[in-house]
Amino acid sequence: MSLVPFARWPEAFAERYRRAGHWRGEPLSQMLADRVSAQADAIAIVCGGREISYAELDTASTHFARRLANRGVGQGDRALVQLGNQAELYIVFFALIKAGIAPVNALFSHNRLELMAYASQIRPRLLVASRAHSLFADDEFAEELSELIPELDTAVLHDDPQPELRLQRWLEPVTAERSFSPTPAGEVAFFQLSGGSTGTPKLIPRTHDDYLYSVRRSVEICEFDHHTRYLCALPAAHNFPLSSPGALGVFLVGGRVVLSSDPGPASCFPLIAQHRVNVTALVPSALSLWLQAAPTHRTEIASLELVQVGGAKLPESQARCVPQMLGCRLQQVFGMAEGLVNYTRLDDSDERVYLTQGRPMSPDDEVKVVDRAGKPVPAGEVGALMTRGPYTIRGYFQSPEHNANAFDAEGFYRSGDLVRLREDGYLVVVGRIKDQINRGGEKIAAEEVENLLMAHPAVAQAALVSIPDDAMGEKSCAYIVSFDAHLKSTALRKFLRGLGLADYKLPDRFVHIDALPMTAVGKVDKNYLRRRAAEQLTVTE
Ligand code: OOB
Repeated sequence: MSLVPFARWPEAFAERYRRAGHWRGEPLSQMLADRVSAQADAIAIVCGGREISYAELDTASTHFARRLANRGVGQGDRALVQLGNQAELYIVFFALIKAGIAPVNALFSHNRLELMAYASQIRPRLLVASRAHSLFADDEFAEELSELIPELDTAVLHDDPQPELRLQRWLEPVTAERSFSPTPAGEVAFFQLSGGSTGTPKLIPRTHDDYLYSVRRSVEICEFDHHTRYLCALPAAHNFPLSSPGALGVFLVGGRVVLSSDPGPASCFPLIAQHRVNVTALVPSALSLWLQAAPTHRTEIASLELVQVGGAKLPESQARCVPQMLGCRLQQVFGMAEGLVNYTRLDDSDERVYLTQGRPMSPDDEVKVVDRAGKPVPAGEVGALMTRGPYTIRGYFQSPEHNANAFDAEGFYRSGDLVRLREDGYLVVVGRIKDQINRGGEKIAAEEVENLLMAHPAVAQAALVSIPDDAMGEKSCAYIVSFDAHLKSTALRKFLRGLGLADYKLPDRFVHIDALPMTAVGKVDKNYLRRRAAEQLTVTE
């Protein structure tokens, strides 16, 4: 059995986290076993017209794990998974955890490039995807993947017409021919996705111990219990709706997850009414749509008690509207797939809830706010956020060079956010130093898109920056130095799409420029481009 290698916490820290009771040596799938003993018939997931009990979730995931084990796929193997907001996403997640297989859960919005990048890093033996995604509508991409990854010997497709490939079939009862078990709790359980700021998307190894602690602590802070009816409207595999406290938090305490295919009010409000949803998680751009729609739908959303908002900065003016317009409490959540999650607390003053992005969830989260030289800034001043703790990774998967910059010698992770740490321990996010665009909570690494643009024969140079946008918070603008002054944005978008880039990463605007402005040290002056874009451009295309 060879386990997935990852950057471990130094033993003294691991020991401390175990002694504090944070790390308990339990696999992530333990929560299902506990729920089945306590309340097997309670509904765990509502998805379309289907209701799935804890017993069914547990059984279906065991069947899948067993079928995989019978084929010899198990401990130490990796899986590439791409499923939308559907019950199978959780069934497959628990199955893989039970079988000791570490999945990457790609977002449904991801395309060929992202999936290829993940696959070439984890070298999966198993692919679980959906025929409903355009990439898997025919067999071309699956075949391309297995050519690239010879280890890939098992493909399972939701809604496939052929029985042997069909995911639904893999969830049916079967006799166990081989035993299987989760990886040890201190080992990698699965990979989270990094928003990234570099050319290739990085993977985040999360252990059972660290992830389960983050879920358990989140549940305490957010007071989830078996009455919780949680609407999962954001992409279900994202860290926020998965673990902050998210669906896993709901499963831990026996509540109910109601799945929505998208976060728009037209999909969500009827689900809230029908299933008496009392809590949900949104990004600010979705919240803003909810606030617009709410006045004419007050009775439909009357069951809401708490709306969590995070993923991007929530403007104070919007924050203040939540209680009055949605008739419920607001909680700000400032988190990252790498670990650290900050929450405003349910009993916090309005001032904290409206003006801050919360404070770290764990007493063992360590936070430093530093200047350019890495020295702590004077109390209350703006600086770069660095953090380490019981659920913050010590390194990205197989990225030694990147890790050398992303972590300091003491193991603190540089999140790339500019923050102010207030005297009361609450953080205010004021900006960002990482080269990333936060488009309505979806993160775009500038370098990734720039490299692809420069692969176009008529593009000499490219720089991607954010432009402020009322609806999305930020949109993206590509400044292009081109050999062809007539090169159209439609042609460039088509080119990027043809390379297999996810749609949300396609630049919203293209602007031709004679030369990219440079700083004194010879880097592209993105501050200048951002200022210029904000002054001169509105997103019209
Ligand atoms: C969440 O995770 P990621 O990995 O998609 O993105 C992390 C980054 C942060 O470094 C920060 O730049 C930004 O997203 N961010 C926020 C924010 N929450 C996240 N910026 C300002 N205000 C906020 N409230 O986005 C994520 C993970 C777990 C819980 C919540 C969000």
